[in-house]
Amino acid sequence: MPSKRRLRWVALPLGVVTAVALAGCTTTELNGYLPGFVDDGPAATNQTERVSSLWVNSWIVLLAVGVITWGLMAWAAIAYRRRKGQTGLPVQMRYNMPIEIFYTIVPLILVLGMFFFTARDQAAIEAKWDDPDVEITAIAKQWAWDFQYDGDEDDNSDAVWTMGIQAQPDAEGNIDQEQLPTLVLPVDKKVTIDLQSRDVIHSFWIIDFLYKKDMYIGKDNSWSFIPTRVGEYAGKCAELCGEYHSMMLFNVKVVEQDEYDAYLESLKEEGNTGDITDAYDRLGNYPGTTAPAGTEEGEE
Ligand SMILES: [Cu+2]
Repeated sequence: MPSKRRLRWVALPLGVVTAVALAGCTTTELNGYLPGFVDDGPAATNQTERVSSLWVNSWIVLLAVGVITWGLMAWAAIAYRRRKGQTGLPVQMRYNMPIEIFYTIVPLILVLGMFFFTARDQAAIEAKWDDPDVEITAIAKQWAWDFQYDGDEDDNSDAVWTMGIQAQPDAEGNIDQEQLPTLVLPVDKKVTIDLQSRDVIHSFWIIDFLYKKDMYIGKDNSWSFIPTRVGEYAGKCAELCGEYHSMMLFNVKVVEQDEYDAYLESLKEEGNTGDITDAYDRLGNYPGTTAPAGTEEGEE
């Protein structure tokens, strides 16, 4: 039989078996058991599928490379093992041009391919909304979070906010979820979160949203996305930021628009209004400013 036909006889059943196997897969399985996916609902945000396919497809390619490499290594070790009675060094071979070209070109293609897909997806995820429905400033501080729901006024005087405290564990280390800072987001709306820090470098991470981003003094990052599933999600700081870094937790509640509006109204009624972005910053010594009196080292 010509080898081309033989190949087709192998490829056809292999394709059918793969298709049947994948058709039986649940959403969570197809996404490599990453957080952010459930079997009976949409993904957590408009970006999670993009992140998961980059992850899963990279694994498929790298596992294929791995299996071929491990197979060749095992085959070489067994087929060319030292037999009884053999002495001295085996035949020393060098300068096999086709093989050297092969193992230069293939990794180059892999690296370029991975760079291309990473750069493409990163550009898509990093794109900012021109006109977000909701703009929120998340402010990190040692070791909790302030969330400000920005207003329409230029001076942000109509903004509302919450100020968080770090997680409060009991003697067994259980954390009181009720006391954690909570970020409320409206479902299916364009959200932009501006990321700021009051002191050191922190990182804003909502686990199920499959994305995290650093928060610095002096450079404001931001993240634009659409939360697509109502629910509660866990968030945390992902940058070692001091003694109680592990207590720097928060919750995210994705709710319907009317519930979101009611929440902002409740903050207003509590009197939590106005712009708090810089008001409680601990470091005042970035370029163009001077440190507040009494903060110099050694001063009483
Ligand atoms: Cu932190």
